[in-house]
Amino acid sequence: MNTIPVNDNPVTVHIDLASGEFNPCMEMQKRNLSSMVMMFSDQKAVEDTLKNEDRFIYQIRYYPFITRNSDMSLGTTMIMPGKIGNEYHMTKGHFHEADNQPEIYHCVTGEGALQMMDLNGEYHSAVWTPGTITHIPPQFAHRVINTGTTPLVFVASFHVAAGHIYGPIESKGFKYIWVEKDGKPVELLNPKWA
Ligand code: M6P
Ligand code: ZN
Repeated sequence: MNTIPVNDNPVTVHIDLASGEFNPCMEMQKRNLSSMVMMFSDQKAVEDTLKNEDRFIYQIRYYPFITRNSDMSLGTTMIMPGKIGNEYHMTKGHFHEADNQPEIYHCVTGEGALQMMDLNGEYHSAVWTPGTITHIPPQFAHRVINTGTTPLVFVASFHVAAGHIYGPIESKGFKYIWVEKDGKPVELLNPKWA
C-alpha cells in the first residue's frame, strides 16, 4: 500500500462509472477465482474452472481521505459478469472488524444484488440497478452479486478503521446463494445452512 497522505484540505476524485476506474487511486486489488475458492458453493465447478483458467472475478480500487482528526474511504468495485457452475460471480463478502462501523454501497452500473447477514443469521437482500443505494448497518456482513451480463460497478463509502473479517463467510457463507435457474437469477437456501 502506498503511504496514505494526511491532508486537512478538501480532496476531489474522479470515478469512471462504466469501469470503476478511479483517479487518483491509492490502492488496487484484483481477485481471481483461486483467491476465493471457498466462497462458491459448487466446488466441482470451481475445480473444473481452475483447470482451464484462474478466472478474474473482480477488481477493487480505493482512496482513503485522511485528515488529522477524521478518516473516510471511498472505493469502487467492478465485478465481471459470469458464473461458477450456476452461481453468479460475487465479492468475497466480509464483516467489519469494528462492531460500530456501517457502510454505504451505491450501484452505478449493471444489475445485481446485495446480501447482508448478521452473526445470528438475520438475513436481508436488495436487488440492485444503477442508482440503488443501500445503507449497511454495523455488524451486518455484506456481499455483492453480479446477476447481469455486463460488468457491475458499485461505489463504497466507509471508515478506514472499519477493517475486514472474512473467516465466518469463508466457512459457512451467507444463508442464501444467488444462482441462475431457467435463465433468471434466483435466491436459494445455501446447502451449508440447510
Ligand atoms: C467495497 C468495500 C471494500 C471491499 C470491497 C470488496 O469496495 O466494502 O472495503 O474490500 O467492496 O469486498 P470484499 O472485501 O468482501 O471482497
Ligand atoms: Zn465493508
